[in-house]
Amino acid sequence: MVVLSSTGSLDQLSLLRSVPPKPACFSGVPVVDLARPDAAVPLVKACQDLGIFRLTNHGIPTELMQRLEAEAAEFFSLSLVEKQTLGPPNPFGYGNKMIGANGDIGWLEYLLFAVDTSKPTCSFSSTFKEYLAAMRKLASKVLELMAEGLQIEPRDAISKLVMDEDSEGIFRFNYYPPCPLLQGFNYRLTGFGEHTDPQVISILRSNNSSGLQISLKDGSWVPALPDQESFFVNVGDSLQVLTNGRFRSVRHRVVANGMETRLSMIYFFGPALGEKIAPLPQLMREGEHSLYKEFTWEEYKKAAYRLRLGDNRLGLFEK
Ligand code: GA4
Repeated sequence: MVVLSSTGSLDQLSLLRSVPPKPACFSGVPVVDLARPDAAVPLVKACQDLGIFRLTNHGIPTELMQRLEAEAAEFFSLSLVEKQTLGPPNPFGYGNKMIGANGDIGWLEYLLFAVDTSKPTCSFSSTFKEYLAAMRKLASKVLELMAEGLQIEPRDAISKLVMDEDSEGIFRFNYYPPCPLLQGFNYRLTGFGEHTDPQVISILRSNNSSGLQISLKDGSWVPALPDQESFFVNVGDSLQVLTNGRFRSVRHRVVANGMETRLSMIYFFGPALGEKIAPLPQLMREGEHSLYKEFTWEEYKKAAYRLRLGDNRLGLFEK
């Protein structure tokens, strides 16, 4: 048993988890090499089988990722009072342990930003703006490739949903500090509890630290091994609906070992508030019916924010 003795330790207790047995054989998150002419094939397969892939040869300079990471690290090294000047994260700002508004907690600090492409974001650093622009280009490329792989026309059938001026982008910096109290004990901490992302896709980059885990179709959890050169791209709930369940919105979580400092940067690409989220007609076979009731992104978001992190949000909209 672990005894946490120093002050402030009680709030960590509910985050403690024992180390599970080694996961069954898993050959790793599939790779999609953007430089390959046939990249659309493994991309579609990964989205169907797992709901996540590792993107290589994406053309984003490592130096840019590191520059933004360094800025984020500098922010998280400030005093609590300084960090709190950014305001609480409801919905955007600086967060500490509390996630969302319904009692979820994790062993992390974070920053949440709305990415509004219609207004100049003067308060963002030039590095941040450069990174956001690079991510948007990359997302557009990935989603066009996806349409190609799904053999649907036009090529921007999916990308236009998240590239529109009104579409909702969210950017998140997650900082998982070490936990000295845990050292020497064979325990882990819930960094960010299991959940699916509500949006269309999310593009994640992290430093060279472990922690990200994904759930397979059989419910087992496997690690997504750290790789600071690549991006992890995952399918969100909205894309599962757009593909009428062909693609899988992957459940994922971060489990911290208390030793490393993990810093991740994630861009969530969502549609515009009024956008209807329904299976793409080009994908539907003769006689195929939508698995979901019709809803807008606004309705989905409202429902999502009423629920706990790990709840099955899509379940509310299944027929
Ligand atoms: C999960 C994906 C993104 O991180 C996020 C999260 C959001 C938040 O942290 O405010 C939510 C969560 C996420 C889904 C359910 C609600 C809303 C916390 C929460 C309990 C920014 C998002 O878009 O949805």
